[in-house]
Formats: sequence, C-alpha cells, structure tokens
Amino acid sequence: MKKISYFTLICLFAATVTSCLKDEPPVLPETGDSPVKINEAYSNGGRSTYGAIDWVELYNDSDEAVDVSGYILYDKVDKIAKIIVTSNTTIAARAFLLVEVDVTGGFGLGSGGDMVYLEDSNGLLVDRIEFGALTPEQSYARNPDGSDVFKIQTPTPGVSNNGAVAQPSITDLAHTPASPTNDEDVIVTATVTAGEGTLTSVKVQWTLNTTPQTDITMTNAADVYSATIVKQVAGSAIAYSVVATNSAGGTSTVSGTYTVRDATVIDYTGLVINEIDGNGKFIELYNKGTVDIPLAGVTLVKNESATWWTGGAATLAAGEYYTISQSGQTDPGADETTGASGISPKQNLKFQLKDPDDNELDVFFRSNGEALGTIVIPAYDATTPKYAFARCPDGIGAFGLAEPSCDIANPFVPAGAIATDGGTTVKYSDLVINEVDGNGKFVEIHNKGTVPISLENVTIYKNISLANTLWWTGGSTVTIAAGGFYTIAQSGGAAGADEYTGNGGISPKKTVRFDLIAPDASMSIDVFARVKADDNTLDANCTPDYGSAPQYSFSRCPDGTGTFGLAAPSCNSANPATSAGAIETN
Ligand SMILES: [Ca+2]
Ligand SMILES: [Ca+2]
Ligand SMILES: [Ca+2]
Repeated sequence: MKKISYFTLICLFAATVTSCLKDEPPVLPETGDSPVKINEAYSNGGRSTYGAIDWVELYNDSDEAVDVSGYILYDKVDKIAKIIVTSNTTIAARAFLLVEVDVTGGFGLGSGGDMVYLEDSNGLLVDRIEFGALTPEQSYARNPDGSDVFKIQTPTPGVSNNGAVAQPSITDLAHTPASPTNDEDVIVTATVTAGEGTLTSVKVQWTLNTTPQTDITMTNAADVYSATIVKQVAGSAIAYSVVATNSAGGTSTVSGTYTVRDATVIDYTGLVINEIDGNGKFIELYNKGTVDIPLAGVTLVKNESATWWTGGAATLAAGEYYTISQSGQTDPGADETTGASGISPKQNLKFQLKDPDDNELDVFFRSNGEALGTIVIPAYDATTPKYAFARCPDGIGAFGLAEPSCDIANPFVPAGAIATDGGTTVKYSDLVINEVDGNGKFVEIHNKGTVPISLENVTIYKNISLANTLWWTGGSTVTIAAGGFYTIAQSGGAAGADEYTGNGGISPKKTVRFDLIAPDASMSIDVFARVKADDNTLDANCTPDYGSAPQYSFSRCPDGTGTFGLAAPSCNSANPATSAGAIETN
C-alpha cells in the first residue's frame, strides 16, 4: 500500500486553501513524488547549434537510478500533444536525459514563452515549469541542477547546468511607430533585467542598409530601456539589436527590423490576399489596381494575434503578384522567404492584410465556427489534389479551392468551395447553384443540407470581372428550407420564381458565369461557368445556341450533387435525375 507522507498531506491542504481563495484553477493531475525534475527547456529548435529540435532536459535529483519508462511530457493540460518516454529508459543517479519534444506526436515550445508538464507513469504530476521569451542562444534552466533557482543561460543540453552564467533577460522588444515614415524618429524599447549580478551595458547596435552605425546607449526607467533611432529617408532598411551585458559576464541579444516608408499617402485599395497554400507554405499577394503599391509596413496578421509578415522595400506593380514563403521553406518560386511559420491546410485559419496604419485591406478566413487553430474537415494536406485557397479569378473572385499557382495567375474558376462556413456556424457549403435557365431567365438555388439556411446577404455575381458585377443580394427575410429551392428570376422571367429582382442578362447563347458567394465575400459557395475551352472570355457567342428548340436549362442532375448538364427547365422544382446531354463548349 502506498504510504501518504506528511509532506503530501501538507500539499493537499495548501492546494485546497489556494483553490478557495482564487478563481477556478486549471485542472491539474494529482501530484506524484518522483525525484525526476524538468531541469532545462530550449524553445528555439533549428535556430542555433544548441538543438535542431525543441528539447527538455530531465534530471534525476536523487542517489538512486529511476525508471522513467512511460513518463509523459506535454505543454497543454489537454495532453493532446505529448511525448511518452520509451520503455526501458532509466536515468542514473544525478544524471540527465535529453528529450526532443517537437517531433511526431509531440509539441513545440513557444519561443515567446510556454509551459512544460512532467507526469510519471502512474499519471501523477511530478514537475511543471513556466518560462518567458527566450532567444536562440538561451535556455531556461534550474541552476544548480534540480534546485528551485531558475536562470536564463547558455543552453547545456544533456549535461549539468551548474556553472553556466546567467544571461540578462530582454523581453517586450518593440519599435515605435511600428511602421515609421521618413518624417518620424523611432524609439526602440525593451524590458531588460540582469539575470545575475548587475547590468553593465544596455545598448542598441544598428545598421542602415547593412552599413553599421554608431551604437546607442539605452536609458532606462526601472526595467524599461529605450533609445531613439533618428528618422531616415524612405526605403531605408534598418536592422537593430538590443545588446545587454551583466556583471557575471553574460550577454543577451534580441533583434528587430523595419523599413522606412514614404510619408506620402499611398492608395492600397488594389492590394489583396490572392492565394494561401498550406502545403506549399506560401501566401500570394496581388495588385488588382492600376497603380504600383509600395509594401513597406504592410503586414499579414495570422489568427488575430501574431504578425506573420511585414513588408520591406519591395513595390508591387499593378497586375503583378508578390509571394511570401514561410521561414525555412524550400522556395517554391516566392519573392521572399520571411513569413513566420504555421500556414495550415487543416485548421481554422485567418489572415488579415493590413496597411501600415493597421487598417484591414483584405481578409482570408477559413472557419467552421470553432476556435482558430482547430482542425477543419476536409483537411487539404491529406487529399489529392492538395488544394490551395485562391481567389478565382485573381483579385476579385471569392476564395475557393484551386491548384496551387505560386507567383502566377490563379485558375479562372475554382475547383470547388472552401467547404467551411466563413466564420459563422451557418452551413453555406450546403448551398448550390442548381439551375441556370437563359430562356426562362432564372437562377435556382438548392439547399442540399438538413437545416434551413438564411440567404440574407448571400450574393450572386454574373460574369465576375473587375466591375464585380453584382446580380442579386439575398434579403433579410429570405430563407431556404432544408432540401428546398429558391429561385431568382429577372424581370419578366419564368412564372413560379420566388422573386423577380435578378439583374438581367442570363443568356442561353453566350458564355456565362454565375458565382454564389457567402456574406461579406467570405467564401465562394458555388460557381456555374459555361466557358469555351482555353478561353476565359465571357459574353462570347457559343454554339449551340439554346435559345432555339429545345430550350434547355443548365441543371445539376440530380439536384445539388450532380454536375451541370442540359435539362428541361424546372423552375423552383426538382431537376431531372439525369441530364439530356453535356454542356458543350467550343
Ligand atoms: Ca543542462
Ligand atoms: Ca497564384
Ligand atoms: Ca429546378
């Protein structure tokens, strides 16, 4: 029988008092009594010679060997991502075990700070550490080994931490304004503490267009240090580092960059997110406008929190593409490789494109209504083809699925909808364009799902073009029943439609395209396109001309799931189960 020690009882009592005094604490496992401790953590795997992968060092703080088979390391209490120590693993007395954590099934440690938990093989928590931002030259370590004294120090993977000199801590690095113009001085700030001894020097080292400049000594108010880099001409590229040294001989460096933009007002309205590829790991910007756009200070913000990319000195010419690969990626043809990581083909994902004054220019939002970062079905890295999310056509279409096209034009027509729901829980992906009739002059929408869907602010565009030709907008009271139809005719169109407000021009003779788009242009729901092979010209005459007998509609056969074919018109009722023929294109 397991003995409950006096120490354990005190811990239980203390935990009870704490939970009475505070708000609901996170649910933690029960506490075990293994002598193994998390001795050191390194969160910048791949960014230095101290580790290609994030790691955690365990230390056996006892005089007996300990079998750690089945011990578990994780960084979130949900334990979805975890490392299980393999069987037959023992740590000798006062010895170390280095465990790489950012491997298959494991978890990464945040370079901006994170937590690590250690459980024994009985599921009892034996240690937990929390650390803040670390540079690639730093680890967070118990020093001396196994003690309760933590230092930020030079990493010592798999060997004793004793004797390593503590480095100064530099956090909250910022420069203000974030995207300076040629009229603005820039203030660099950081929170700096000695780590050990006292701070002997805190300065800014900086380069102007890679030419080293005179160091600037930082002044401080308590732990907050600041220095001013004077204004520079537009287009200047500034790289700066805060370098802090303590009396124990430890030094830390944290770096930032910015590009000076022109104070002249710039028209950013042509700039859009054009394509996001979670497999090729790139984001493509496009200038759909008619004037060139400097990218200095333009940002991409991922999942409403982290700045993923900040534009430098490049200018994006009208009608051109600019592609950013995430860091460490094999360049697929991108213009630069400086974006942060984490473009996912699987997860709820949001990217906002912002001008230097933080105004939103464009947004991509793949969401099933759950939290950002949760898995969305389908995941496009596990399927063939591995789709990108792309505006089809470039710049003006809503986002749909498309073959990746890094730094070149997107397909004219998407291969399918992004089968998610634009940040809402409404399943717009259950809607389809079901029938297009150039003679009866109507477009029929069908709900292939099992719940009614509001069509408020759902839109239909005809022959999508730079003019973004809006054909219809759903009214506030319009709902389509589960399994039902909703038909919009143009004035004078077929009897039996729900409304006669379509904007004209449905042709049985010409190439024609209709896009069904979710509110706020958040996703392309469906596209009907009668186009000529290898010719994306819309409004060109086609042969045959279905304005003469037989006067076919273009219908999905069967409803909702079939491909478009020729069919006898069926306004606001079920389409034939099979089509009368293919839609011929030239
Ligand atoms: Ca160590
Ligand atoms: Ca493209
Ligand atoms: Ca029909």
